[in-house]
Amino acid sequence: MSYETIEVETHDRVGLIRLNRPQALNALNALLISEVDCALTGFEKDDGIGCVVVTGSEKAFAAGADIKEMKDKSFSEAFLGDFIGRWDTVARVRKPIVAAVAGFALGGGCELAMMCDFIIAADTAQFGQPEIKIGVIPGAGGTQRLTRAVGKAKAMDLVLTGRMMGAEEAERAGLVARVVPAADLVAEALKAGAAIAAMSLPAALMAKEAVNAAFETTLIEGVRYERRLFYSLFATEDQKEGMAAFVEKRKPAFRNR
Ligand code: CO8
Repeated sequence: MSYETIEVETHDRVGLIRLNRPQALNALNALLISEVDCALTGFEKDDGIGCVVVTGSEKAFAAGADIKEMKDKSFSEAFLGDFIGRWDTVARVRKPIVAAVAGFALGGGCELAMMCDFIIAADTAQFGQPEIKIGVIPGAGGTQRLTRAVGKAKAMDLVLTGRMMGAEEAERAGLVARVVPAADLVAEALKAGAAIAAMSLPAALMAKEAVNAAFETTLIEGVRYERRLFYSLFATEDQKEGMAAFVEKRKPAFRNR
């Protein structure tokens, strides 16, 4: 499959999606959104893939929704067309997704990174929700996911002033899992992806589902849900293999079943 606005590669069991609209700092237009949707759906169905990495360029992960494309939309075009709706795919994918962010991750770009399961940032990364500066607010989950990640004080600061936050501040605030030198970003993200993809896929999917449940339910329900998932993993061959391998002091050979 050939794409215009993204590049897609596989590295063993890791799928790599590289946003590629350099002339617009990877601004997210309808074509790019549909191509990411298509590539992710392909990886989701592919038994040979256990994890996906989404990245951009050295200068920009993505500088937001494409302002030139959306600036003349009427309310009814925006509302009825629901042009942001297609992004839901990123949040719906069941396989783990790692965002590898260098340079600008602004507006929809920051929101895209936050839809992934965790963010590895280059020391050059700049995060922000600057929509207020152009007369709107975040529209792809920014007010919700950023607030859950960094708390109300910093989320309000970023959303109301539109200022950018560097990688170190983002790591301190809990938005970013790790910061690495820019030159190592993709290699580090692929390494993390390979580590995840080497796990039992049912366990990885359930781990992701259980962590995400923490944002949607009460503690008591979440713990109960986690326990049900935990017990259900005893129905997999991989649980038997993983525990037997530990006892026999060898590496497990997971078969994803
Ligand atoms: N949309 C369209 N084009 C863009 C965008 C964008 N978001 N960002 C940059 N570009 C283009 C510029 O217009 C410029 O093109 P040209 O050379 O043809 O004029 C080119 O990319 C390079 O940009 P700059 O010359 O501005 O580069 P600088 O290094 O001087 O500045 C900045 C970099 C600070 C990132 C600056 O480009 C900027 O402020 N960009 C806009 C950031 C922004 O406001 N983002 C939020 C957009 S609104 C949004 O995301 C709503 C989200 C709703 C959900 C959508 C999900 C898809």
